[in-house]
Amino acid sequence: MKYQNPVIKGFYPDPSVCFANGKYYLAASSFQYFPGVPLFESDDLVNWTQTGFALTRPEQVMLDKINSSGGVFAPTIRFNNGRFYLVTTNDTTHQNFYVWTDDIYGEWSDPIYVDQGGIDPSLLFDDGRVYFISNGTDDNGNAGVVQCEIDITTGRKLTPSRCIWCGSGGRFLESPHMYKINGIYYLMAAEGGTEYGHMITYSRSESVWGPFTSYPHNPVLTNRNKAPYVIQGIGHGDLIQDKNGNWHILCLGFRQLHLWMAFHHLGRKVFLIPVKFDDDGWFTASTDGTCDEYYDIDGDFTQKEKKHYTFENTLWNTDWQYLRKPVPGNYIFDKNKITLKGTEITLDDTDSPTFICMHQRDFRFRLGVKVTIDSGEAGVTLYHCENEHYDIALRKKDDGFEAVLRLNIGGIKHEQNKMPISGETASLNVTADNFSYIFTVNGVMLGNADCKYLSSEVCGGFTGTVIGLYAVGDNTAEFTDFELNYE
Ligand code: 6LW
Repeated sequence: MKYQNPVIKGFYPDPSVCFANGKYYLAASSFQYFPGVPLFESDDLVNWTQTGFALTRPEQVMLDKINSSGGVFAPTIRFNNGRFYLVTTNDTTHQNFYVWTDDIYGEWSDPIYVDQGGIDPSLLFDDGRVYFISNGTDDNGNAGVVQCEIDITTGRKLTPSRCIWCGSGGRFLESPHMYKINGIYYLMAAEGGTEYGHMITYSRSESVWGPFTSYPHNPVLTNRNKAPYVIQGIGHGDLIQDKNGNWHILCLGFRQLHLWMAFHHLGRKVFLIPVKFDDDGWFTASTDGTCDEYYDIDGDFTQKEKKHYTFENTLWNTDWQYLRKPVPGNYIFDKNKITLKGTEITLDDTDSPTFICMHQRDFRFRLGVKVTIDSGEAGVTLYHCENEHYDIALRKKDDGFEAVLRLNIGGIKHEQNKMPISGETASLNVTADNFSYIFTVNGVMLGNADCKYLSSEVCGGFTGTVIGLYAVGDNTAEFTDFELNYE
């Protein structure tokens, strides 16, 4: 059957995948968002359903007041002897740690820390030994892919950290993963940085400690010279063999706003690319080493996509996320509404405003929601970070209520338009396409704003735009009739 990339929309970068109990499981990075490390499951590598998160307790990961795009960087998920392991980095506290569970739909353990630096940690289980791999520098200061053996029950290092491969010469050698296939150790990584120069490279060895011989035609996968082409930034991937014995890479990439507009505001998503091993044991990707939008995959199934989201058909503890360290008492959930209790913390603060969001999954959508407030302000925000966000809100004034459209771009905090509102309730609507968001209140257009100023090229960092509901001020805000429809 034919499928279309990306296979997971919304910013779920740095994907890692494993196969367990007849299903595929995928984990992605989450930065300052909480819960951390979103988890997905699939029967076919094309259709993915989020099942929850790995880091669901604040004590598992310190996110309080951390910088945007700090926090939880790339994870790796692996399955061994009936147990799932998830290893990742808190890039703000510079800690590498892993958690484990015997039930991927339940709680994960408290963190177990590993005393090796760098980011993008990975694990290899091999003949009863466990190897911890990350990028960074080894115990002798050699930079590259660094490895040590660990005791998986305690995280204790059993060997010094040793640099085992220096990549193919690209900058930012990251995302190392080791695989043992037909007795050979394959070491795959990303180079070039997670923007337009991104690429996947690899090497192989007969020993887990090397020496590793680089694939003669690195990079094995990149879109850096595929132009003009909307899919860019292909890199940071994980190798997986499917139930039919075919191999694939699941990796990150992004879609430009337009063929000739090198801006991406939806963050980095998950792409699926076919891989083939040739007779001399090297593997190639896709037809030409670049990622396409469409591929064929063995299997009798169809690619399905959820395009209609409401409070009733989403799960508060799975489809929605918060910033950093939310105060549980400020969120009151019902089947068809949510009540937010605002505080003095605003969307401009590097903190935890009363805010709940879903990732913006695609360019074109129509959103509607009703909001009722008693004081302060509450509304909808298209949020990239504390410096770049567009807010359409209802706020209490001395002499009544008004709607406001506020555009924040860097140091520019601009109230684009205001409109008196007769009561404590307003209907807020956002319509989006590749280029702009259009904002209306009670059917009256307040204004529009360019998507490109919420792009990673403008905002920096590693996340993407989210669709958030928020409340500010010592107030109570009730949201009802939420309808989000992607085209
Ligand atoms: C990720 C690393 C990277 O851990 O960015 O640019 C980090 N490359 O691979 C966050 O996505």
